[in-house]
Amino acid sequence: MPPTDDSPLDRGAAYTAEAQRAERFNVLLLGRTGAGKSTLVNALFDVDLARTGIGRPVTERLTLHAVPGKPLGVYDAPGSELGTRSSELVHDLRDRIKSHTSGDLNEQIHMALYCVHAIDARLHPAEEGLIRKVSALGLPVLLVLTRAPLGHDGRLTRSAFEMAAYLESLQLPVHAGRAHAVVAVDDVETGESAHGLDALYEAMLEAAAPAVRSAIDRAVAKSVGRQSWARRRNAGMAVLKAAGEAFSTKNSDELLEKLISEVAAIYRVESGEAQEAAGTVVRLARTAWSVTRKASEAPSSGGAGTFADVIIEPAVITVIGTVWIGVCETLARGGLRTPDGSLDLERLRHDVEEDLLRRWRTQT
Ligand SMILES: Nc1nc2c(ncn2[C@@H]2O[C@H](COP(=O)(O)OP(=O)(O)OP(=O)(O)O)[C@@H](O)[C@H]2O)c(=O)[nH]1
Ligand SMILES: [Mg+2]
Repeated sequence: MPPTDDSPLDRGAAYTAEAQRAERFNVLLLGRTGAGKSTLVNALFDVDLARTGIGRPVTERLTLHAVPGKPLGVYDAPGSELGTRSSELVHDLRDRIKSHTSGDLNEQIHMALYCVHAIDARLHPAEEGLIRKVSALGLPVLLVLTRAPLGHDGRLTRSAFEMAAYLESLQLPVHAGRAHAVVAVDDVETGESAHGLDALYEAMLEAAAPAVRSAIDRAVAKSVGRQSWARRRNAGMAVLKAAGEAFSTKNSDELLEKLISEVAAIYRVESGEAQEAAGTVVRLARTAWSVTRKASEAPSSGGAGTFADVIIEPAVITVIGTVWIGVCETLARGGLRTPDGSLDLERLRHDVEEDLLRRWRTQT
C-alpha cells in the first residue's frame, strides 16, 4: 500500500500501519502558560504530568517527559509563545524533526497540540507566527480550544463559539483548518462538563502519519474513543482477511459482497443504505479502474485485463475495502447526508471517485 494521505475517507486505513509503526507517540505541547496544556494531556492520556518531573532537556528549548508505563512522550517548550523565543524554538524543532523515512520513528516528534484558552479574545501575532512555522516544518498541528464549554442546548457557549469562529477565520495551517473545542475536566464550581476528548482523539488519528496511529491508540486514556478504534481495527481485519482469500477464490463478486457486508455490519450501517452506497462504490471502482488503466497502458500492450479479472488481486481488494471502511465510518457518524437526513449520493460519488482515482494512480 502506498502511504495514505489526508483524504476525508482515509480514516479506515489505520491498519496499514502495521509494517512500520512507532512504539511511542511523541506529542509537542504549545500554547501560552495557563492555556490548559497539562490538564489536557493528563485527561487525554490518563497521566499525571506533574509527577513525571521536569523532564529531560533534549535541546536548549525542548524538554521531553517520557511517561513511565505509557507509550507516550510529551515535549514541552516553556515560554515558546513569546515572540523572541519562538524562532529559536523553531530552530530547535527543525533539528529535531526528521522525515518519516529517516531517523528513528520513536525519537521523532509526531504532532503538535496548540492550546488556546477559550476565554482569550484573540490569538497573539507571535502565536500565529509560531503555528505557521511549526506547520511549515511538516509537523501536523492540532489547534485545541481549551475550556470551551457547552451550553444547555449542547452547543458551544456563545463566547467559545465566537473564539472558535475567529480562529477558523485566520485560516491557519492546522488540521481541518479549525480549532477542536474541549473541556478536559469537569468543573464543579461552574458546572462545566468535560467534552470533546473523543473528537480530539479522532482528529489526532486523522492527522497522524499511519505509522503513529496505533501508538496514539495505546497511549490514550481507556475512557477515550475506544469504540471507534475497535471498530476500525475489526474492519481492517475483515479487509485483510478478504485480501487473503483473494488468493484462493475465483469469485470476485462474491468476495466483494462479503467484504462489503462484513464492514457495513461492523459499523452498523443500515442494510438498505449499505446496499445503495456499496453499489455506488463498486460501480465507481470499476470505472475508475478502467480510466486509470487506459491512461497508463501503452496502446500496443493490448489493454489491461477487465476489472473482474484483476479484482482477485489482494491489492485491489484492500483499496476497495479501505475506501469502503471510510464510507461506512462516515455514515456511522451521520456524515454524507443531505439536510433531510437521506444518503447524499452526489457527495458520496464525488468523494469516492476522487479517492479511488488517486489510489489506483499511486498503485501503478
Ligand atoms: N475545570 C477545568 N480547569 C481547567 C481545564 N483546563 C485547565 N484548567 C485549569 O487551568 C489552569 C491552568 O491549566 P494548566 O493545564 O496548568 O495550563 P498549562 O498550559 O499547562 O500552563 P503552563 O504549564 O504554565 O504552561 C489550572 O488551574 C487548571 O486546573 C479544564 O478543562 N477544566
Ligand atoms: Mg503545564
